[in-house]
Amino acid sequence: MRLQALIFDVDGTLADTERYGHRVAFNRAFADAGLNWLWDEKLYGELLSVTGGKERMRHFIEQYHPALPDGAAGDIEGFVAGLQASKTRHFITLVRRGEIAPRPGVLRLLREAHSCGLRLAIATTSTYENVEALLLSFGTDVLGWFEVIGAGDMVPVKKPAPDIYLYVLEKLGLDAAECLAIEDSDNGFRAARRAAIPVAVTLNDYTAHQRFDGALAVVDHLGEPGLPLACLAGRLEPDCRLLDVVALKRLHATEP
Ligand code: XBP
Ligand code: MG
Repeated sequence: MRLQALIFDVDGTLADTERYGHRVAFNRAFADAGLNWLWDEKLYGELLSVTGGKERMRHFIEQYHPALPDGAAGDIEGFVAGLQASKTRHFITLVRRGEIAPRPGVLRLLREAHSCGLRLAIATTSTYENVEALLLSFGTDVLGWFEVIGAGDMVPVKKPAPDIYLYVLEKLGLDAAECLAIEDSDNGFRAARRAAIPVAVTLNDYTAHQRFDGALAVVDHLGEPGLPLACLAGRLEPDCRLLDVVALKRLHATEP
């Protein structure tokens, strides 16, 4: 089937938001709450195995048994929700200060896809407000390029469950085979594959060690003129140096 839409993951794919964005925001929220919790870069890399900020904090409480303030143990859901709201405020502040740049090739590809009528959507476990702030920080017109934004708690179960991708497919009114997902992590890759969507993977330093068997291509980034991508696996043309609409249509056509 012909490629009709690109479905982008956000964190780690559109921008490297985790190490110096979400992680810093979590730590600022913990400090504001008077907690002695500190998620350093190594621990955060381990905690990223759990998607969703609230789910990640619940996992941290259950697995690492950090000190809790009085009353929190009796209302973990409320305690975590409060921390998540504070963290989201900190993340949005970081983004609005321009501290999180788009990854190489992201704006180039989005602009080209939008101008040639390739439909655009987002499927992320991040909170919608984070996504909105990030896209607006890329440029006032970028948010409007996306026809559907599937984010956070819009679905009951987050990646690697397929729910957010199935939600986006339904809103687009497209078959999985008419789309191509662009992901960075094994959780996201598995979510898209469970929705039967072909996937191209752009690695980052938190996901470079993960496996993506069955991805159409695995690259280090989307490439820019003068900053060629490296193809680490998959079916790109040997001379492909950046992922543009033509390259993605060719790649999508290789899906069995
Ligand atoms: C990455 C995530 C998110 C962020 C934190 O989402 O798992 O949970 O780490 O954002 P994706 P929230 O790669 O699917 O974009 O705190 O808003 O969940
Ligand atoms: Mg991601």
